Amino acid sequence: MIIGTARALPLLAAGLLLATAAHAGEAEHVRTSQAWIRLLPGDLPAGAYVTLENTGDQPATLRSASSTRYGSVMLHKSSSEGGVSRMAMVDNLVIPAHGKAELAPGGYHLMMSKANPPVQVGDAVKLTLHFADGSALDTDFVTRPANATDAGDTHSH
Ligand SMILES: [Cu+2]
Repeated sequence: MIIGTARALPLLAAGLLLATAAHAGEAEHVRTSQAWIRLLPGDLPAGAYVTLENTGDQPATLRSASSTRYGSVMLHKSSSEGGVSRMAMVDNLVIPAHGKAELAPGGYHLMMSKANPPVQVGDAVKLTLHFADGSALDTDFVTRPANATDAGDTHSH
């Protein structure tokens, strides 16, 4: 067991170096706007929405997101089939070169649970978006109430 651990260490270190070097990759070309969270009552998971714009010449692929405020953040897609709305896990969301991808109610969203400490309406919550090449992008999301349908006030600014 000790030998196995010793062998694994150099690999782990190489992985960390790679992740650091790749920081200015896909994320560097992605601009975020309309970033907001819809807070639901009680222990219901919150949904996070954002518009992603890729200014680069290559597609960027969103893989996942994380937050220090939420223990769980998942990339989901809602859809409606025959009047029944469903939600599925999504492995990645491609933002085309010089194009946009939208996370919005009824479609792609980040589903977040296990908030600690609890998140209140009006709070700014930082989410880190993780891209396929290992690069990451921090974005502040504004928290809105359950009856909100879009980013609200952030439209007019
Ligand atoms: Cu969901």
